[in-house]
Amino acid sequence: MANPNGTTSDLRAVFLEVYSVLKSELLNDPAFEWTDGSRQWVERMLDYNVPGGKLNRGLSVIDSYKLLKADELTKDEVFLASALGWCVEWLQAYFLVLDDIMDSSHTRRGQPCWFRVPKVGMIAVNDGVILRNHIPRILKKHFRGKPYYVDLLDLFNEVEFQTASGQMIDLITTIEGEKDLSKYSLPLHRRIVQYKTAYYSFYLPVACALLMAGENLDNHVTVKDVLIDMGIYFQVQDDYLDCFGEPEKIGKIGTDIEDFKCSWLVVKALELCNEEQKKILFEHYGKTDPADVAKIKVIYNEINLQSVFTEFESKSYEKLTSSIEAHPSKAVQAVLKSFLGKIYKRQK
Ligand code: GPP
Ligand code: MG
Ligand code: MG
Ligand code: MG
Repeated sequence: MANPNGTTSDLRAVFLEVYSVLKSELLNDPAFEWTDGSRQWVERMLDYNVPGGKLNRGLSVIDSYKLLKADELTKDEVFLASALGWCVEWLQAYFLVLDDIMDSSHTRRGQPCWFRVPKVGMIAVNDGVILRNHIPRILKKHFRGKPYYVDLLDLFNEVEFQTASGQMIDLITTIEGEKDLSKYSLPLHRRIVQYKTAYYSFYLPVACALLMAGENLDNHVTVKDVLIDMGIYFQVQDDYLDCFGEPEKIGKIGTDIEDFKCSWLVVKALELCNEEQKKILFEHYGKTDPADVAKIKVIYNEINLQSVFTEFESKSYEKLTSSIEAHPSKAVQAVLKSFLGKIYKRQK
């Protein structure tokens, strides 16, 4: 049976079984003398933060690998592709635990952010470090003997660096005392989201599948370019949903206006507003008082940002589809189209 993401529910079940295997390996890691209390902490922390999302990134590793192999996968191949998928999900969990602290967020995936859970607080920072350190342990256990092992390690390192760099720009543009909306532009937005989101969310899963299929990543620069563009489109959706999405559907409450983020919405608003509206944006953007936030949302509605976004969404889809169709390999086209299909017009 196919779910709306086009992934069979069987595959999801198999993927979740692999999570249990990886978790129990990590909980019995002989490099650490576990006490009951520490094992229970890690188990609860993993269950709270790793498997509860849409799992798009992780499942895409398996989907992509299948399309590249164009053949039934062996049990062993399914396990390995799933383990790599989980490494991407672990990376995501690590980023989200820390991002929610940095963004002062409240909820994530329909529950309180991990650092907001009683007794967790800033232990969440160390939990982030633990999550991050689980990745090379999973890779070592299951991929050490593979010819692409070094490339995998290098890939995860590069992508983590790119993401942290994007996150840094996202954060330093909001420094208290230096808040200045006039520095916000589409090129700055693009730079932030390319680095903070696109590499790890779009390039990484496909790059994992390419490495498993024995490919050299240097030969796939055009695939990377399309995936980066898809990632930028995905983060524009994230920015849009932060303000216009339903918290029950997206599982989180938006904080971009309060946080003075260089969101696609504020960049577009600055481009489309009149002088009077601009004054209001400058005066009220980046304040936590709900009355200030409401004033910003009034402007967003006055300039019809929702339809500006809808227009952007169809244009992006058209552009991405034509770049995908320009690719010489049908298998690669299928990988990219499947990815695009999963996110086009997403509500969460
Ligand atoms: C998404 O930004 C970007 C990340 C989650 C990367 C974080 C990187 C770190 C190095 C911690 P976002 O804040 O818009 O995401 P969300 O809306 O889900 O909070
Ligand atoms: Mg955030
Ligand atoms: Mg953030
Ligand atoms: Mg966001």
